[in-house]
Amino acid sequence: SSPDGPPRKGKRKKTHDYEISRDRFRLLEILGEGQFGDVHKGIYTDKEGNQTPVAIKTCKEDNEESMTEKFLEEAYIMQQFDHPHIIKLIGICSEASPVWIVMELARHGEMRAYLQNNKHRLDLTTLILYACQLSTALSYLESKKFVHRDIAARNVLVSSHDCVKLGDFGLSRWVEEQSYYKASKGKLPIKWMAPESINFRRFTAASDVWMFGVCIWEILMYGIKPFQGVKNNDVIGKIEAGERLPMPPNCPPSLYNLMCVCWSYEPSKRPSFADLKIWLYEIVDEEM
Ligand code: ACK
Repeated sequence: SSPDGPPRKGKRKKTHDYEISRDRFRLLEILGEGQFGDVHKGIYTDKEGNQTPVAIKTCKEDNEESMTEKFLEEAYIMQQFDHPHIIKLIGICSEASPVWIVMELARHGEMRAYLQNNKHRLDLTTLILYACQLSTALSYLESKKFVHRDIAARNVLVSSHDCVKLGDFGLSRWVEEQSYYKASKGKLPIKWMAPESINFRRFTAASDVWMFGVCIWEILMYGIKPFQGVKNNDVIGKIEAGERLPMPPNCPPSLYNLMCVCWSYEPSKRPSFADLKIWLYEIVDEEM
C-alpha cells in the first residue's frame, strides 16, 4: 500500500522524468540520519519486476515548501551525472509528502566509518585506489565545469571493499567557467576549505583540488578528521603561516608530495583533477 500523504502544493519542474510511483518501493530499515531526515534501505521493483536494493533519503519537514525544494536540489544535481564512482539517482517521489530521493545503494555506507572499522583489512594499495577512484569522479565533474564545494571523506560512500563513490551533493552548485560562487553564510567545512574559500568565499575547480588533498589525507589517516583540536577560526592563520596537515604514518612520500601540491596557496599552482588522476595511478602502480 502507498504511504502517500496529501498532495504537495508546489509542482516539480526539473525532474519529471525521475518521478517514480511510491508503490514501486519497499521501505526497509534506517541506515542513518541525513541532513533532512532519515535515510532508509529499500527495495525498488521496476516495471519488468526486477528488484534492486536502494537507499531512500526522506525529507521530514514536509510542511515547508522551501525546505523540500532545498532537499530536492541534490536530486537535480545528481541526475546530471553518469559515472561509475558517483552514486546514481534512481528516482524521486515528490508529488506527495514525505518527499523521497532514491539512490543507488552503497552497501558499506559511509567511508569514514568503513575506514575506522576495517583498518586491519585496508592495505595502503586499497587506500590509494580509493583516492584514484575519487579522482576519476572529480575529473569527470571538472570536465562538466561542476564545482563540488564539499569534497570530504564524510561525503564518500563504500559500495564494496574495492569501490568507493562520491555520494553527497548537498553543498554543490553549478558554476560558470571563470566565475565563482559566493556562498551564503552557514555551516561551512572550514578545515577542508582552500584559503581563498575561507577568506573570500571563492569556490572553483582549484578549491575543489585543495579539498581533495584533505580528503586523501583523511583516507590515509583511516577516517580521522583534519585539524583535530584546532578551532575553525584558527585554521586560516596556520595555513597562511605555511603550516599544512602532517604526513600520515605509512604514507608514501610521493603521495604526500601530491597532497602538498594540492595545498599550494596560489590556486593557479594546484594541479587539475585530470593531472591528479594520472599522477595517482602512477603512485598506485609503484605500490603494487
Ligand atoms: O554510514 P551510513 O549507513 O551511510 O549512514 C549514513 C546515512 O545514510 C546518512 O548519510 C547512509 N547513506 C546515505 N546515502 C547512502 C547510499 N546511497 N547508500 C547507502 N547508505 C547511504 C550513510
